[in-house]
Amino acid sequence: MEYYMFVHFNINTFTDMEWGTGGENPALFNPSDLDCMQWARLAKKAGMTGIIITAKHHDGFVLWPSRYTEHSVKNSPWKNGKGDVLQELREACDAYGLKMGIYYSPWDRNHADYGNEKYLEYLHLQLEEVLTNYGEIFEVWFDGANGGTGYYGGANENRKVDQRTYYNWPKIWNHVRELQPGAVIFSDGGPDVRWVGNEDGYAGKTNWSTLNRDLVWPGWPHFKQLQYGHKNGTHWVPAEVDVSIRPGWYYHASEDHKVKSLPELLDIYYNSVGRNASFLLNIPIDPRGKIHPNDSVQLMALARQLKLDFETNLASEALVEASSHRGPGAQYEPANTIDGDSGTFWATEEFIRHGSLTLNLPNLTTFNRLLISEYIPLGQRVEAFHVEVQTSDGSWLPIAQETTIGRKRILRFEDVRTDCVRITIDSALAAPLITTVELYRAPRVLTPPLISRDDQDVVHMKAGEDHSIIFYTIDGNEPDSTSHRYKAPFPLPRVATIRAAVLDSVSGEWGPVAIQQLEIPRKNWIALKGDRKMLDGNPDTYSTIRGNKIEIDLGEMHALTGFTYLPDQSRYARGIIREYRFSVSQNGKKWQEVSSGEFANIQNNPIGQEINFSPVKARFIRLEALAQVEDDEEVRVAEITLRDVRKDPG
Ligand code: FUL
Repeated sequence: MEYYMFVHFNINTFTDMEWGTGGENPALFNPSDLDCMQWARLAKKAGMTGIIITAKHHDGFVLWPSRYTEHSVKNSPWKNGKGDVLQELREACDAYGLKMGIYYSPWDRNHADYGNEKYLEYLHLQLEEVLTNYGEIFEVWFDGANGGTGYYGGANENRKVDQRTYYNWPKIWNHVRELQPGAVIFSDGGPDVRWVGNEDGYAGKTNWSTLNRDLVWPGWPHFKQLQYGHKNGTHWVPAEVDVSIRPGWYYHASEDHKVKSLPELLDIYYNSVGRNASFLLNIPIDPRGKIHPNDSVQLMALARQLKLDFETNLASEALVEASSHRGPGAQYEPANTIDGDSGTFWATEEFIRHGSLTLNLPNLTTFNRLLISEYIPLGQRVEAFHVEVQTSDGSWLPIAQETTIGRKRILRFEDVRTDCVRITIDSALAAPLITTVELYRAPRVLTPPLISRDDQDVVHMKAGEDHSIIFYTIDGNEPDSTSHRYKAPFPLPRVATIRAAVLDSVSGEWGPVAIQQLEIPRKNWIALKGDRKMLDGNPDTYSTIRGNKIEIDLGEMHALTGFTYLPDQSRYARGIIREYRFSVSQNGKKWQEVSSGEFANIQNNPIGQEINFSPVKARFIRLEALAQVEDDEEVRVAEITLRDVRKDPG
């Protein structure tokens, strides 16, 4: 399926939440202009092959008129309770030749029986509805997030389940197999498609499609391994990279300007499709029931760029030689790698687990992408390979040293110019079978500059490429060549919005605009608990606090309206706050709580958590961890920013 769409659309769309509590009123669900045809049209245009929809998320509200719950569209004002989102999506998918998939959350914060056997009966009955009434379903997506606080029919309590045993997964899988024999089942460990272990949009460079599946269950603590798979794993469970085009999974107007840039989306494509995984890109649906224009613009920008990146295969006229090939006859010849047929392949001699392919190009050729595929019906075999090009003096210049290949591996490197390329398979689990080798020259894509303000209120900007001139504005206008030119870091001790873009001095092209909101300046803040690393504007450093809270003296009185907490961003992050309390004080002695709650989905998606409240006078702030993702004895804070009623003076 390679590339397909996730849509998060449900009651959270109308409450501006990431995780609903389950106590929401069904009357909240009321899209003004639901348009599944628009989703499908855009998915098709983007080159996607299907759409997976959040039929039921953790809050339990269902998008179809289920017989087994009142918590559904049938009790909403939308179409007077006669609507069925799944039916509309089915029609749209059929109209555009797309496949349809179902996301179904096993965790249900609405259901009174969640945690006991009766809820499991309900789950089976609902799956039966979803998997019999809406035609062919290609994937059933079971979320691993499970158990915790919720409404639970009014009980409003914390319910923990044993994730390994409670659901009786084999029984659920059998049920799905009976109802939809062609569907693949997704969860942390499959059984058919596995989670990639992060929601950031990448698979491991080494990525085996095999997995020791029986070790893994939804909620498995060693989920970081899922990005690599298991070499010699017992089952074929390829990875799927799920990631949102925005920071959150659901639509929030506050994220309209945070849609991922083209360079970010391209990185995700190369780090998923280009690393032997499939790519499931989430597009949130807005309260109208449509994809917001900012998302569709980026979706189309990616589609256009991919077309350019893979426009002309520069290897199709090559003369291909191999160190050896399995004979006799032409069946396993090296030329099979450039014949455009994914059913033919080059094979080394039986039992020989290494070998090289040399592509003699008709002319000196410049390229910066190499695409290579194994013949997957006979498994994934290659575990190490490298690529060299021949220089004009006949010597070999190494350009890549890599590990796995799998269904598709795409390497990106700087432009190289040569008429001879050699790919060497250094080792493989069995005789390597290569079905495709392609070369491309992708055009250069400029990235937006990085903008930060340090704890002395000095602004820094950095361009991603050489020959770039950065222009910026602080008056709300889009940057152009008449704007300020960035030459060196400069102080900006006030609330401001910076917009910056690079101009490539060689090609005259402009890169995309970066927007950075600067909140209350932090130079005069005193970290009472914690240190200045949480104020330094660098998301890669963090303050480590033993105990469960940070405290800051802002040095002067403010009318505060909100804060943003950025958790530890490192790959093996720790000290992440899951439930928080935010309090303020005017004198550092008497404290007043202004906000508390959960940072929904922060474990899987540790983005900045933005909390807003009505203005409150304060000079001191305290952010407390009431619960953490893991039971760490410390809290880590990468960044904390505060907002007050003061507006950007522009
Ligand atoms: C996570 C969920 O908790 C998020 O809300 C979202 O649905 C994402 C795709 O999976 O585990």
